[in-house]
Amino acid sequence: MSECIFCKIVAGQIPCAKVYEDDHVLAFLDINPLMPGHTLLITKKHAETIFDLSAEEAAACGAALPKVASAVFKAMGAEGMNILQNNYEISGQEIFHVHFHLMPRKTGDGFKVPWPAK
Ligand code: IU
Repeated sequence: MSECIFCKIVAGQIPCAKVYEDDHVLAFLDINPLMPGHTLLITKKHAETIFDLSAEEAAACGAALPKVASAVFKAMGAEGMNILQNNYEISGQEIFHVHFHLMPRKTGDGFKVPWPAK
């Protein structure tokens, strides 16, 4: 059995607040959100980083991302959204199972993007 915590969430061994699911991906609320509605979209099949994704899994992420992002954006009444994906420790990756952070943005939320922007 995999020790990967996200694989355990996919397998239903650890509960999650599910936002979306299809044959290839699962989206759920981040357990330690940086803002309300902070959602993670993960592959169901284990891959450590984006460099390890098969073409099929990558395509599934690409198909699901705009759908899930749009739903989260609307549900949260957001004004914008950051989508972030970390690979390897130096980038901030803590969970070595591919995931995309969907972060709905609102004026005054206090979140700072790491490059010159509002
Ligand atoms: P990172 O890109 O690997 O740093 O992001 C990992 C995210 O996984 C981070 O935002 C955690 O709050 C989140 N997370 C989670 O949602 N559920 C968990 O059980 C664990 C981490 I462990």
